[in-house]
Amino acid sequence: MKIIVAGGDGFCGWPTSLYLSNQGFDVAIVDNLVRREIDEELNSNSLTPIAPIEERIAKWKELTGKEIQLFIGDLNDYDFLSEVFKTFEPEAFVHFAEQRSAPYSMIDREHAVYTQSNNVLGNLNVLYAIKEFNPDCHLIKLGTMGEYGTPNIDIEEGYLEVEHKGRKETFLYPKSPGSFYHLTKVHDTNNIYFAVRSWGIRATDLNQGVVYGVNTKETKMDPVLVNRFDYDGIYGTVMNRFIIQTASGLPMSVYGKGGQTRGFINIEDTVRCIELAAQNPPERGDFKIYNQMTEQFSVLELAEKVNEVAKKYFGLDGKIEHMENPRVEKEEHYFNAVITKLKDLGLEAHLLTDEVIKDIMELAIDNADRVKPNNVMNSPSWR
Ligand code: NAD
Ligand code: USQ
Repeated sequence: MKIIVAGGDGFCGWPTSLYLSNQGFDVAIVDNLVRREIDEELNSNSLTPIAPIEERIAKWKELTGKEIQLFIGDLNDYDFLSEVFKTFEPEAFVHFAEQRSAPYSMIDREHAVYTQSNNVLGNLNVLYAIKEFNPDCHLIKLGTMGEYGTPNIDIEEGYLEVEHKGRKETFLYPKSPGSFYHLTKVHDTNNIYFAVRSWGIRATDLNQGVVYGVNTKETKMDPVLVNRFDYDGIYGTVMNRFIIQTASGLPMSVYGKGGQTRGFINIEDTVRCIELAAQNPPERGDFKIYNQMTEQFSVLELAEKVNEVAKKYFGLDGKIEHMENPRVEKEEHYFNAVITKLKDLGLEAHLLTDEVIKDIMELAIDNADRVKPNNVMNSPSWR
């Protein structure tokens, strides 16, 4: 299958590109490398030193003989995107290529506007390109569990059947996201649903939880293939941050009470979920929505888990510090998400074991000298 991985230079996209290539897919990466520019803007860095994309792809070819095509450009440039569709003729389009940090989207008006236009308009261009150049192409779009927010009822997979005054209708599940970034995913979902209904394209929306971990079987094959590992207060996600903070002798930054509960997924399962989605395309005019997470934890539970592993394997004394919460979010709430569809397709989860935390912590200890201390607590305030 000819498959595009848009955002293939990023944290999820790079290991997914290698995994799909290894599984025999014909992969092309599309990326404008803006994430590397944002590192410069924020004076930030990946904890792991990442090679330029051309070097990564050349190393992959050298090790495996497998070719990954590269198109450097912006999804918001429709002429560029049209050329990509005409040249590569994708049968599936995996769309990771968005600005994905909630704190980045909350820095100020400019960052909110950039995030919303980059994400929403980029995705709209992808919908038009599919319609214009290959209406059979399967859009596999990364959404987020954060689209749903934290409702006081169970979170279903994408849709909710409502009975009102004796009549029934099935709607997209109601959304209540917690940042201008998370909102872009809701807008994308609405645009995709409309395009599916109007043009009969096929699409799968993957509402992914917070991803933890760094490397996969493929990225471990050579140091040049190493994945990026964000730890700063803007792009670092909570589990990876707690591990790096502990490995560097810093306190774990639990925001507020720490009862915030989220869905989590190991990066090794992210790559497999994309394969499962690609192998199970919807019919034309059908919109599949899956909740792509395998377990749920509160932030405080995660900190306690990291602490145990740090003590048991490394003799480190982790500290948990409840810090003033920069975000506006519930710190104690109900959370129960249905997660059956990807399991039914064959996902066997890599769960958050001590061994998994230990592996990430080893990598964090090896690279601890690359931590820029000013970046650890640099989240903007939502207020
Ligand atoms: P990332 O920032 O590491 O990677 C995104 C990539 O897309 C980058 O390489 C960037 O250069 C590229 N990109 C951004 N805008 C682009 C554009 N307009 N044109 C071309 N390329 C562009 O992010 P990630 O962590 O790999 O996340 C990938 C996707 O998965 C995002 O859509 C994100 O919302 C979603 N997601 C991520 C997580 C997570 O925990 N990392 C969880 C749930 C969902
Ligand atoms: N948190 C802390 N301390 C920290 C960092 C975060 O307590 O040092 C808390 C946050 O307040 C929040 C939770 O941890 O309640 C998750 O925060 P996060 O930064 O790990 O994740 P989030 O901002 O939600 O975003 C990440 C990805 C995003 C993806 C989302 C999936 O950056 O691309 O969409 O996870 S989800 O959370 O399911 O929406």
